[in-house]
Amino acid sequence: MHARRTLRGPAADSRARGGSGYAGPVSDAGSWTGEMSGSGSFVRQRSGLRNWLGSPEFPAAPGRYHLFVSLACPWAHRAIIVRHLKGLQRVIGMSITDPVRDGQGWALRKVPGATGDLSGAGLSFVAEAYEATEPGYEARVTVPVLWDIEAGRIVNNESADIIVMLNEAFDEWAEHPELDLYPAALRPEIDELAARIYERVNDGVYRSGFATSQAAYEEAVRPLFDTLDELEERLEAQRFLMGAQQTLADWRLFTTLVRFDAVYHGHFKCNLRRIVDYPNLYRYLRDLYATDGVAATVDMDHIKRHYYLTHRSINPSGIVPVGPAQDLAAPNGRAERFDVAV
Ligand SMILES: N[C@@H](CCC(=O)N[C@@H](CS)C(=O)NCC(=O)O)C(=O)O
Repeated sequence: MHARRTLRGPAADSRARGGSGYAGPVSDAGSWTGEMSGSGSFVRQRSGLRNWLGSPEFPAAPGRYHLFVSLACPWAHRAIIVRHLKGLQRVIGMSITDPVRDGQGWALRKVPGATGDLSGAGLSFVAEAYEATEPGYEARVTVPVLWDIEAGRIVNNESADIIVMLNEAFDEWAEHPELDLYPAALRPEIDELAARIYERVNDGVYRSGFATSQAAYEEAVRPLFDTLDELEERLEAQRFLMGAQQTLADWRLFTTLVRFDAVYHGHFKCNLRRIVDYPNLYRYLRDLYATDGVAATVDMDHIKRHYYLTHRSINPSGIVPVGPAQDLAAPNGRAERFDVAV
């Protein structure tokens, strides 16, 4: 009766890629399940639940929807940031998972920095939200998840969709309805750049880290650094990716940059350079970090413990490195340099 998987909005991030032969899900010490191609490349699963708010089935309403997130996850982090920037904290509730994912998947345990289930559904694991939505759900249970409290099911599990919806669907109740991170005139350019950044940077770090052949690793890591080099140049001439104004493209890049030196450089072997070695990117990262409310969304403890303790196949000892010594709150000088009011 309902079109449950209507795909609207921008192109999906999670296109199935590879082509060299899907080898089925692999288990990482029982704690991580991804997909590998025959040539040792990591291929991210396509998100399956792609309903859109504003449809008769899922009308936007305050208090009706809830986010299940991990503070560690870069895809969930996008949604957390847009919720903060738009001032939707009282409109959409949020539950924070245990950052360490074991064989049972994302858990809604009340460990430090996590909340347990605040949705009222009484869930112990995010997997239960998927099961309630599609009994027998067999694909990977991922965060973020946008949950419909009233209907007791997931609306959407693709962060690229969720951030567009948070940007526009709740303006009637948002503290900052005037903030438009996805302006109509810039959408084609944002989509084009975001697709390139998704492929080569956001997902590129994972494809470097999870590669199981030298060739697959180098196929991911070289374009990753080529793209960071390009972005470094772009940010020489303008404060943000689209110019003077922050957009979704910036926040999509931010969540990878902020994890880079602490996690991707070592754990995922993305070690040609660090972000601190890029003068513009590092200042840009700090500029975004200094945006009102954003620093509070960055939890380095959850981030580091998630990666180093969850992916035991690439870090069998489970040792969490103590570094890097980095002050993201240090002055960045970008507003002054580009003479733009914040
Ligand atoms: N395309 C999804 C990807 C989300 C995703 O892969 N999340 C990771 C955490 S960073 C996850 O939940 N992984 C669970 C697993 O691999 O089993 C999105 O952007 O929302």
